[in-house]
Amino acid sequence: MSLRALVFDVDGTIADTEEAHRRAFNEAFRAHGLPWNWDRRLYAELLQVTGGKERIASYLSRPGVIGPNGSNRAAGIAAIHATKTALYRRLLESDGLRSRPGVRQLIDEARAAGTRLAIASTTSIENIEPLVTAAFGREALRWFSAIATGDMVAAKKPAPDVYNAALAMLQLEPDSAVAIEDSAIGVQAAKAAGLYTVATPTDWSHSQDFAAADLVLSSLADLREPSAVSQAGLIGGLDRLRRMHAEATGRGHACPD
Ligand code: XBP
Ligand code: MG
Repeated sequence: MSLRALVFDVDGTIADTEEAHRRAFNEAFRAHGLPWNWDRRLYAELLQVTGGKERIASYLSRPGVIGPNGSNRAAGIAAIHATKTALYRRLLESDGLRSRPGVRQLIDEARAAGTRLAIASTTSIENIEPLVTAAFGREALRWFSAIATGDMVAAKKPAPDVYNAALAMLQLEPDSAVAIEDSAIGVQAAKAAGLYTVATPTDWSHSQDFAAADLVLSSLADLREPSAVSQAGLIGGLDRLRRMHAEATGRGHACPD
């Protein structure tokens, strides 16, 4: 089976969003009267916990952290996270976040080649919609045949659940899809689901261990081989990815079906 779909992670992969998330978390803490401030060093540590609500809960479990008052801790966390999501959406609309280098190019090549697109993200559709729209325009959400999000599955990354959900929606086997991730936890999830996985680390994740990834690039722009010129011109990123996927899976052939 050759390469039939690209499954994109969102945060850190389609766009470098974690600074916007961090700002929204801190603004939400202030709005809820909490004396918390997640600086970059602390946030890089907390990113080891996927899911905003889980991240807040993990921070709350640290010694000396004073939490929201009231008996129902989960409700308090959910209220803070709802405020954070509203603030994050507003940031996306005002800051007009751009996609990372090479992402749009690869998406365009995939669409032109009939290679399907999917999303497998820990975040929520409430965050994915404005991000995809801000990065690629109003019609862009329709480009994705499947969108699997953290709140749809029992376990968030590094569990494979969200990738399994995306493959189920696509009705594809793991070895006919490629995952694109930015974090070691995301690579772990995609590999546990059986996908050939490309890692494109960000400043937040570059010091993590990406040994489990099949390919590590500084960005998807590096997929294009400037030296290799086919008779049709530059070998595009998708063709190169298709070849590497075929070699790694030992199946199918480099050309599209
Ligand atoms: C990254 C995450 C998310 C975001 C925050 O998701 O772990 O939790 O950091 O978004 P991805 P929420 O799988 O796309 O890299 O607050 O909505 O969780
Ligand atoms: Mg990510």
